[in-house]
Amino acid sequence: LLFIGFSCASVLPSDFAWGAATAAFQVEGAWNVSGRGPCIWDFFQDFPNRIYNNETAHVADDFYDRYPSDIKILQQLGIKNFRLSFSWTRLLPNGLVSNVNQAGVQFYNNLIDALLLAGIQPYVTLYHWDLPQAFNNLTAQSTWLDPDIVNKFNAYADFCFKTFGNKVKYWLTLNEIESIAWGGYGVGSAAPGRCSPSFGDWCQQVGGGGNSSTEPYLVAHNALLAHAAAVQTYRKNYQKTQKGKIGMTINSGFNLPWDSSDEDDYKAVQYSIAFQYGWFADPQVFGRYPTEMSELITGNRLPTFTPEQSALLKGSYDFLGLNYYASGYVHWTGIPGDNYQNDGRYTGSPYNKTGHLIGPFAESTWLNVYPPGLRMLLNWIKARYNDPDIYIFENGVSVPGENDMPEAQALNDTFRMNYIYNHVLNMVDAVVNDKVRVKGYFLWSLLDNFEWTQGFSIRFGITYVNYNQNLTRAIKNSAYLYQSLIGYLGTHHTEELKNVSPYSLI
Ligand code: PNW
Repeated sequence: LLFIGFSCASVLPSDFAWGAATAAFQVEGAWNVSGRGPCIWDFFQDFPNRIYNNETAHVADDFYDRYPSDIKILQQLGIKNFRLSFSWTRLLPNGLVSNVNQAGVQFYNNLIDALLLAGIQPYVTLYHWDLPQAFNNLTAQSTWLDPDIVNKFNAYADFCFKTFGNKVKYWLTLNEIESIAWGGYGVGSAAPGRCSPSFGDWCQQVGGGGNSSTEPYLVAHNALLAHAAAVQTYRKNYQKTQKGKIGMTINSGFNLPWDSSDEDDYKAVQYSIAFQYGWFADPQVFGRYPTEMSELITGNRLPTFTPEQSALLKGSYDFLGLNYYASGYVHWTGIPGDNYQNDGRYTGSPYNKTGHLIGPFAESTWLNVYPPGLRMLLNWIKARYNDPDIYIFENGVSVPGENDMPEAQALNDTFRMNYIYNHVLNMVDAVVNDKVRVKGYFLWSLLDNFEWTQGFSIRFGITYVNYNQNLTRAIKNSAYLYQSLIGYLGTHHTEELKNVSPYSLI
């Protein structure tokens, strides 16, 4: 009896969704093929020295042409869920529903049909950072800063539900609003490249200026309202008949106190997560921004929701999404901030007060590996938001030096194998021991791809893409490990995994 009790409690639910993720701009290529309109990243990447080596995503992984063989890789690895994003301007070249590109509709129909035929469930992100350039042309500011973006996004979302909703059952409105807000309007390293002069004079040329202390909050506000409008459209007109689910995904780390003997630094931990995950989850669950944010952001820079907007936002999710990569140490200042960076998010340091490193550096400068942070953050989300369904929509790592290795060496990506193994273990502990309702886990990424400002120099794939040799694909050992983990956890008690070396699984 004891044994039965143990076995039931320690096996993952059989419908747990194991997946891999991608995004249109990073993998598709075919940038000017069959009627696709330009997006803000097509424009942004053409400015000199915005992208590593001045690379572009014009071809990227040529997923546009090669998706049939990439789907075979998913099948081979036993990955039954695939997260992709729609390119807004492949479907609507100038961003507006008055001008539909039938070739784009055909492409996504073909892709979705091929996935379904292969027994793979598509999870579709409507917006992964590739805003129609046509909007930006109206005025320098008319991107996410324009309140009318809410209507434009809602119309685009409505078009997608109507056109693809009979086949797509999992929708994500927006990927990582924080990255959109801070990357595009704070530090200016992402399209549309706006920032205060102190961050770099390129923003004057690329994005036409900016204000790094105010615009990120305005952009995030409009993005949240766009999300809420799209969810309402889905709920009102489609969900009953199409029977799908909808939400968004939020990037967040978990943090640790910089000085573990200072009580205030534990407070900093809570505030920093409220400023990151809470910024976008509190509005969805409670219909308002975190009190931590309203307390510490000075000068009316944090907008407020009207009662109508608040009511629309509240409950605008079927699940909460999480993109988790890294964590850091944070230190309390207690002083209300006067700009985005000192506002209370206490941007993490990889070292604590005694000089201890939280975890190994990846190739990406912002990514220090800390697997227990995933379990801690999942528990934080469970506690703060009344036990919601959660999907981990991105988790993955860039291997130090990988791009400089010969392909054969890069394929033995032990650094990534350890990363995946330890994050899956922590996630499993959260599900099985802490009863967090995690419904699925998606690796970033199925393929090496265009890593935004880092171009192709940083690789996140479990599949190697050879950019010097006709974009050939080769499966890395981390992919074989993932395949084994999926199989192993389908048949074994999760506790047993802790006694198995990741290397013995490939
Ligand atoms: C995600 N950070 O972005 C994106 O969703 C992907 O498109 C991207 O390729 C992937 O992570 C890897 O970078 C992030 O600074 C970018 O903490 C930066 C951070 C987190 C996520």
